[in-house]
Amino acid sequence: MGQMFDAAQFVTQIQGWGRELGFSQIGVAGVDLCSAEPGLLAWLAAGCHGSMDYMATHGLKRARPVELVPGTLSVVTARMDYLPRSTPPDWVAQESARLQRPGEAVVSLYARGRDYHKVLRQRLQKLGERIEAALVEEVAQGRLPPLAHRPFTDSAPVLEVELASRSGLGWRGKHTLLLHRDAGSTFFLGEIFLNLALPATPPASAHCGQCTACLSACPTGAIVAPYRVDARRCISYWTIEHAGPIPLPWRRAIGNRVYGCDDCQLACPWNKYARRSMLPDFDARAPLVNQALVDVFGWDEPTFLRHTEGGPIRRIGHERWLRNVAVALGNALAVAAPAERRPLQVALQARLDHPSVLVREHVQWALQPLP
Ligand code: B12
Ligand code: SF4
Ligand code: SF4
Repeated sequence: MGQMFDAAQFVTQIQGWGRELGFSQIGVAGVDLCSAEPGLLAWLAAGCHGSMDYMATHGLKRARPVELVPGTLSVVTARMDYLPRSTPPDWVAQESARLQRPGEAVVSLYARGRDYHKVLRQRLQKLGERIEAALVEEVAQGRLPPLAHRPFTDSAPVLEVELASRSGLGWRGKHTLLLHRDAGSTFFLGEIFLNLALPATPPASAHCGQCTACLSACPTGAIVAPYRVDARRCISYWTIEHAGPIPLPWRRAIGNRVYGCDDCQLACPWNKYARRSMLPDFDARAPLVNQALVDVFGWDEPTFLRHTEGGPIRRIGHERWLRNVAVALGNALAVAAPAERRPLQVALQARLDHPSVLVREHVQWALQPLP
């Protein structure tokens, strides 16, 4: 570090370290998110968060970084591409084809490898430590206070898409996710709250134009208006976040999606530019792709825990996994030719006496003859 602390040059240095640590892009956002508050409040007031009580509990703290971590002066924002390294060029067509094979269990793309919370958090922590180390001299000379840095990734009440879009990591698509011209939307977001004032990086321009492909593609109409997702209609919410029974009106639309949903992203023309991850962490694990529903429904709890170790699916637990797969099996049964029904029925019948009421009810639904 030179005589005078050059904040703009320091941001360039942080961006270089970020790339070394496997991030695809690093930006800097300020802490004033007040223009996002009305949207957040309207979303909560309409009940769009469903049973995700933590969203309402934290209220405006989510839009106020300084209330979450007192002393925060700027936020380093980061995005990390997650497509597995071996993703083929025609991946969109291949993923869409999976959805046409009712007997296959489809896990959404982001969840096939290591849990991103762990991957991003560790690397954000390292980036924070690197920033801290680079400032040791400034702090020793009394020109800066000791650095405080806190990493977040989906781990706390932070408006991540908002921070990322303000700092130029992309623009918010009509499906509400962040998009980048050179990377589509297949990346995770994370950030580091700092008690250091850094110049914000400028926002990127938006390029959705007149397109509405994601709205039309959503199987449940969850993108109720551009830039507005009602979680209570979203397959990702029902299969991942929601703990109880999946309401009847959504079960058919879930199809064979057993964990999360990628349809709005598969429809997006910008995802032809989606990037593979630089890291092996997000490589797809064999038991989570190209698997038959009957096979993953047969997993007992130890097998489920083994196959999902270190991955995000583990968080939902074996019971919710069986709930989701039972719904998908019911949907497969509903469209199966008579000769193909038997193995699906046998798999479901084997769980009719499962100790969980939740599992039993979904199995019974799945076995019901169609009206
Ligand atoms: C809650 C949550 C969900 C919920 C709700 C999603 C949503 N769109 O709100 C559910 C479970 C449905 C979900 C699903 C998914 N999620 Co999610 N999710 C989150 C989480 C934890 C918070 C998002 C949030 O704050 N939502 C609340 C609303 C208020 O926020 P918003 O949509 O951004 O709303 C703004 C505007 O749209 C507008 N607005 C919204 N409603 C209204 C209403 C009115 C009247 C007005 C005027 C304005 C307005 O104002 C708001 C403030 O600016 C973030 C991580 C984080 N901490 O930020 C990840 C996050 C957004 N999810 C992520 C991912 C990957 C997904 C899935 C793709 C996973 C999957 N494959 O199944 C799907 C995609 C579904 C979709 N199209 O959004 C990534 C997205 C990465 C990216 N490229 O953007 C994030 C950032 C996690 C991460 N760290 O990487 N998710
Ligand atoms: S994740 Fe699926 S259900 Fe949710 S908004 Fe996107 S397309 Fe709709
Ligand atoms: S599908 Fe079209 S409208 Fe939706 S996010 Fe992509 S470009 Fe925007």
